Amino acid sequence: MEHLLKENLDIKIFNHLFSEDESNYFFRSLLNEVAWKQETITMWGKKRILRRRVAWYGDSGKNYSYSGNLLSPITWNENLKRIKKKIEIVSSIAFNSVLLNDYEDGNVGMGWHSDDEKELGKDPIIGSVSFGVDRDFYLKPKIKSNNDRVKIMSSNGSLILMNGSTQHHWLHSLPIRKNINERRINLTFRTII
Ligand SMILES: O=C(O)CCC(=O)C(=O)O
Repeated sequence: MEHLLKENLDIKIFNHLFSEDESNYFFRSLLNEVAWKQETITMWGKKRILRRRVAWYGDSGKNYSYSGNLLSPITWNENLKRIKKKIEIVSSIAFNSVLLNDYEDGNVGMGWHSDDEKELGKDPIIGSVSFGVDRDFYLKPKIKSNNDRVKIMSSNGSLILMNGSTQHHWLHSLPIRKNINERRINLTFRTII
């Protein structure tokens, strides 16, 4: 485990938390059994369909609203329960929901944002698990005058645990990488209060 500590940033990285066999199994299973939906955003009153596919699973009643969408959770399936159990053991956190993102290839990414919606409480802990192709993941401070950047390799079977006040002070993103042709599935486990 690697522990990154900076001002208002606290991240633990568990590379190969899931073995290669387990990761490949979860990658294929999630691709086939998750109820994926094409992501939409509303900009200037107009709905746009994005290439990224998403799904929201969790305990009943743990609704999540972001970018003008209200997501009601689908009940945990067996594989999601197994993944959740493993990251709960290493993090000692009880998660009650997960947002899944499917990036078909490097043309699909996610812009700068933080997971700081009010449903997540003051200092939310986010457990980010990835299966599939390795992608580079970045963080930068919310304060524009601070040019600090953190680069983390989000690799097959890894867990990136974002702790403390990280979401309060830092933004994160998954840049587009046109030379990557393979798929990646990411799961951000959250605790909705
Ligand atoms: O795919 C990733 O690593 C980023 C996911 C993310 O930022 C999110 O779900 O909020």
